[in-house]
This record gives sequence, C-alpha cells and structure tokens, in this order.
Amino acid sequence: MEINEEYVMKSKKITWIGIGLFTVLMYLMGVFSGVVDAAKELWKFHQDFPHASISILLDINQNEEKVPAYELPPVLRSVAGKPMTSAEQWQNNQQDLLAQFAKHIYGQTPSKQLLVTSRVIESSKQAFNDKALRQQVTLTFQGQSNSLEHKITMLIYRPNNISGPVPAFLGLNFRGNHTITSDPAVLLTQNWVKKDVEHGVLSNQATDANRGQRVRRYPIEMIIDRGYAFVTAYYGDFYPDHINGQPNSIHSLFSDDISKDATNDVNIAKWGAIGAWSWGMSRMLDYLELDESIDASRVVTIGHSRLGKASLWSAAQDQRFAAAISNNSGSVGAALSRRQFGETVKIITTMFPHWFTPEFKNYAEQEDKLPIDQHQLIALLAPRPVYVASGSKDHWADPRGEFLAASAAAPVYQLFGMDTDKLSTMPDVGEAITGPISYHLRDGKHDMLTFDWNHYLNFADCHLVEKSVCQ
Ligand code: GTR
Repeated sequence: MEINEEYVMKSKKITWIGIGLFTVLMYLMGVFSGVVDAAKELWKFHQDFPHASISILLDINQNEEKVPAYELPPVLRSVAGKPMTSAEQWQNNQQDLLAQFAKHIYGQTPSKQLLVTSRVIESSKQAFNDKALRQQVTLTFQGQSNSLEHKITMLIYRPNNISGPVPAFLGLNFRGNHTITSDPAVLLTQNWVKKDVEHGVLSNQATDANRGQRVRRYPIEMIIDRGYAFVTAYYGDFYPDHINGQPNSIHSLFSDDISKDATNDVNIAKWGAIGAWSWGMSRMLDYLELDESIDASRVVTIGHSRLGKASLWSAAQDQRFAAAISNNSGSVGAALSRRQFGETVKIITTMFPHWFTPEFKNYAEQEDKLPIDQHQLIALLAPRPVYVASGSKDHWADPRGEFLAASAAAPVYQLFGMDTDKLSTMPDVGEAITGPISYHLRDGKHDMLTFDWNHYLNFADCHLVEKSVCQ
C-alpha cells in the first residue's frame, strides 16, 4: 500500500495536538479540583470557627528552617529563680509551677468540692463475647451556691477473667461514648454534640448514625485481653466544645469563677475548657477509688490531641494518676510553644479561645515572654512515667517540638535517679524510646491507632504491672 507522507504527518500532528489538549485539560481539572478542595476547607473553617479570621492560617510555619532561635525556661530553675539540684527541691517547687500554668495558660481549676451522686445505670458481663463487664455510670454534680445540676455518663469496660483490682486507662472521647465501640448497648449522650453531616449527625443531638465511628482509636478488646480496664466519658458532657459552650458546662456549678471576656463577648470562666476536661478526669478517678474491681492507684490518663493536652494537665495537677499518655497533643500539649511551628499560640487562641484562661492570648506572637513552656508541663509528671507520641505527618502538632519538650523534661527525672539517656536523639519514623519518659514517632497523620496502643500497653505493663517486662 502506498504511504501518503502528507497524511502521516497530518495524523501525527493531530495526535500531538490531542495529547497536548488532553494534558492541558487534565492540568486544569487538577487545578480546579485543588481550588475546589481548598475552597471546601476554607468554608469548613468558617463554619467551625465563625469567630476566627481565615487570615490566621496564612502564615503557618511548617518549615524547620523558619523556627526562630529560642531559649527555654530552664527546667531546673524554680519559679522563684533558684537552681534546683535535688528531687526534694523540685517537689517543693511543684505547686508554684502548677500555679504558673494555671495563671498563664489553662486557668485555675477550682478547688471547691461539689456534691456528687453516682448511679450504675446499666451493667452487663456479656460485653465483647463475655470477655468484659460493661458498666455505664452517671455522675450527677450539684453546685453548692446554686441549685444547678450537671450530669455526665462514664463507660467502663473491665476484663471478666481477673478477680482482683485491675489497672486502667482513663481518657475522654470526642464524639460520644457510642462512637468508640460498635457495642449497641452503649447509651447516647443527651448533651450537645458537633454536627457531622458526613457521618449522619445532622444536628447537635447524638443519634445512632455514628455508632462505632471512632473504633479505630479504641482497640478495647485488645486492652481487655491485656488485663486492663478502659474508662471513658464524652468530653462534651463536661464542657461542650464550642465558643458558647460555657453556660452548659460544668463551669456553671462554679458560678463565682465566671468573668466576661470582652473580645468575644461571651462568658468565659477564668479556667478554660481544657481545665474542665482535666477536672472531669479527676472526678472519674474519684469514682474509681470507690470501685473495688479497679485499682485506682494504677490508672493512666490517655488522650488524643486536645484531649492529650487535657491528659497532661489532669495528671500534672492530680498526683493520684499513676502515669500519663499524650497522643499527638501538639500545641499547648506536649509541643514547645516557643518553636512557633504548626499551630501557634495565636492560632490556637483565635480558634479555641474557650480552651484557655483569657490571659493566654496575650502571648500570641510573644511566646518568648511566656515564663513557662510545655517541657515543664511534662516535667510536672515526674517521677511518674509519661508517654509522648507523635505522628510523622502531623505537622500541625509539631512532632519535633513534642519530642524536644519530652527530652527537655529529662533533667527532672534524673533528679529522681532515673535514666533518660535514650532521649538524646529523636527516633526515626516507626521507632520508640522506652523509659520513664517514653516517646514514639508513628508513621502517618494525626490519629491514635493500634500501633500507638501496642506501645502504650507495653509502657503500662512495664511501669504499672511488671518491671521485668520493661524493654
Ligand atoms: C485542632 C487543634 C489542635 C488539636 C486538634 C484536635 O483543630 O488546632 O490543637 O487539638 O484540633 O483536637 O484534634
């Protein structure tokens, strides 16, 4: 067959034009879907934080080279400015240091005791194929100077096959007790929940729609199999997590503590929501002290993200907690504020002013003026074991800042004669450092997964159960 050169050239040209057009089209679609995704994110931000300007997101630093030069407040210098060289001196300084965190960051937790009534409203030994006792317990708090009442519901799972008191993990959850397990007997909270259209939560009222939504964060059967109880409550039972949540929070029973926040024109108590969640964890421990099947002297606090902040603050204030775990707690949790990496004081106080004492926002872009930093919060756990964990892609939470804070707390543990040598270098992705201050860097994003729990269970085995299994 005779080949027509002109025809071949023409068809080649058409092919190249076609490929070119196709490439341009794909590129435009990519750009378009990128733009659509970004617009969706901004819309979501505006819905979640109508009080915050989107402009705060513009100057987020996720570049290690842009971390400013900073100097940490020396962990072995007392609040009065004296060097501390013994465990005794450290312990004598502890209350003053706690007062610094209360004054500048989280607010003062009231010491006033409320009247509390507990009631087991549901109980069954048939949970997890007869492996665990499930108990749902309401705690009803009553104000002393006002007639208000506030109710929260605890969910407890405890292994059936152990007769004596068992150690426990105690932590709050984000979306309601019914979301951490697919166990249909778990009751729905009656309190405000966040709308989550994607998971079928169409209003601020809990429904069956998102039962089990967060099971990936709570391998309860594995925890039970390892001989621990798991104790939780919905964090919104203590303080509904939004800028107008305070009137329906536990704060309302401490009415003397409420002051007006001029910036946001809402009532914000001098202590913030993180303070309320931390306080709540202590009240749950009060209940466990009365429950003979759980060993209240071996309870570890655990929390992810904002609840990791609460986990540290709760255990720092309440010496009865045997240990604390902070999972990806980030800014104003385990991460150093002075690094200004990822979420900064400015961002967090703009988005979540209700979490803190109103004074804290004055440190936005002035982190170096804070008389404290988060390594000292971790040190407040000493000599009790503490675990800080990061996600390698969780830049918002500043994994390196979390590690550096854990490592900067080490001199305090050394005062108690503990070995913290392993904390000199940040581990690689997927690696863990064990010891009185434990740390790991999980591969992946902001989450709490079975990988994390495996390490937490080994940590608890070592420090609360059997020293010989320590690695
Ligand atoms: C983010 C917040 C973080 C962290 C996180 C969470 O939006 O900026 O501080 O606490 O939420 O709780 O998942």
